[in-house]
Amino acid sequence: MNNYIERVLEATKEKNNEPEFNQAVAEVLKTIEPVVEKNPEFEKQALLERIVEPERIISFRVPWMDDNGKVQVNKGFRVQFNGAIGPYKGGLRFHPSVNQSIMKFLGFEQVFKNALTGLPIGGGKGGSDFDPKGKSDNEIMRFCQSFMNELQRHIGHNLDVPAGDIGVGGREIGYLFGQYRKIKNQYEAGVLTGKGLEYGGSLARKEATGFGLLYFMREMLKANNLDLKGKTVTISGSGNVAIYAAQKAVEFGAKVVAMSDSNGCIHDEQGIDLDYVKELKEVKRARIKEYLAKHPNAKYIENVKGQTPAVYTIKAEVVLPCATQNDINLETAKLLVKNGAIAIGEGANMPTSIEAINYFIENKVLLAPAKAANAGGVATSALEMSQNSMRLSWTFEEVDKKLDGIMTNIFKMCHETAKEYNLGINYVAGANIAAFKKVSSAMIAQGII
Ligand code: NDP
Ligand code: 2IT
Repeated sequence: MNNYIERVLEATKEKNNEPEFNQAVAEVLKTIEPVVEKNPEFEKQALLERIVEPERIISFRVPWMDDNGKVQVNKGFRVQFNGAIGPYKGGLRFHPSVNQSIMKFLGFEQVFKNALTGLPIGGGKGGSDFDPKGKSDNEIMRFCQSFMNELQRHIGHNLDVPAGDIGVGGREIGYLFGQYRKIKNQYEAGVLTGKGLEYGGSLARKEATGFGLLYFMREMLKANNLDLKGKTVTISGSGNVAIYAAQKAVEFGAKVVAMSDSNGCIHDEQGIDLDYVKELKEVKRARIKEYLAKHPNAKYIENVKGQTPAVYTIKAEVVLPCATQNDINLETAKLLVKNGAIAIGEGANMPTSIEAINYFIENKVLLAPAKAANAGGVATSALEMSQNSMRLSWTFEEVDKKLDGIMTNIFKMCHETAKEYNLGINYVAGANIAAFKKVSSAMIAQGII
């Protein structure tokens, strides 16, 4: 490996005892070797050392009162990773596993993903180790208000624009926006995205990440003389990304036979009843297991700790990890290939370990990399920001068409970059190189800051 890359990787690992962050950095740095080799000025300008160091990390206390009158305290974060291309942009994750490593890995990924969209957005991420599961609506509201009491100092439509991620959907964005508006006493619509349609949200934002993933998948399959018609699909997760990925997969003629949550998966050979999954997850906030109440002939398979998540034991040609990071390790990758997988579409951020990515590529399985394939969500967030600035709103069809165009273009970039560097079907490297080129030129142009 290139000396400079190796040194930066070593130093990053030594300085940061953060496994997820180091994994995300290694995945990018190991693939950009040909670009670094060609640009000796990167080393003189400490470009790599700068690109792996967030511009700013804010961490804060979030106290709130639960329904029993007990005071609870959580950690809050916002990582403003890189603002070279535009205001920091990226979601908020509320999940008990959230820590600085996870925030930094997500922020780092976001920088490159946002660059691929071609829209003027830098990269950031935030969240809390707050667990929304089992909380009442009032508890969610009080938590969001307390979180925003601090976050409001650090965000703004030209500074940093948060949105949703795991555990943060329309309800949470509503409470966060309300508290921001009350504190600032101004209607600054573009400070958050993923808003409700009544108060500045964009049509098709809710669907965008899942739809975008399938637009990318369609293009990737087409470039390899394949398509989705008649293919069997399994999806890890049953949240925002998973649901709309499933919807578009069915529209494209595929059959979705399994979806999951962190407890286990449902397997319905007839094809998943998506309207019912939406009702369970978007309205009732129930566990996926409850699918059996209406579909007793479907199977529910519980996850076993330390073993392959149940959803990946089901045979499928197209597999869409849309839950969380490191969902697919090498062992799972081997099982998926053995069971006939031809394509993997990463709806989640970093769902596949580096060893598993390499195994897929070596075995000629097409892999749509997260940074590129799930960029439809943030791209549509940027379209929401445009509409807010113009004080206009586009129709669903207009936004969806722009989203399709953006995803098609992102695939083209990954494909052409892979071709240019003789990388075959390694779209992971294609995406990383294309994104890195853009971020690095913007940083170089702006001097040593
Ligand atoms: P949601 O909160 O709507 O859904 C998350 C889903 O993933 C749930 O089914 C959840 O199950 C499951 N899940 C979460 N954590 C774990 C875990 N540790 N182990 C197993 N399953 C888990 O989130 P989203 O759909 O918005 O996000 C899903 C993924 O997509 C994340 O990786 C996110 O970063 C990524 N993403 C999201 C975008 C967006 O616009 N929302 C854009 C781009 C990427 P359970 O209910 O049991 O926790
Ligand atoms: O990971 C992601 O790209 C998101 N959670 C969406 C971010 C956004 O600002 O819409």
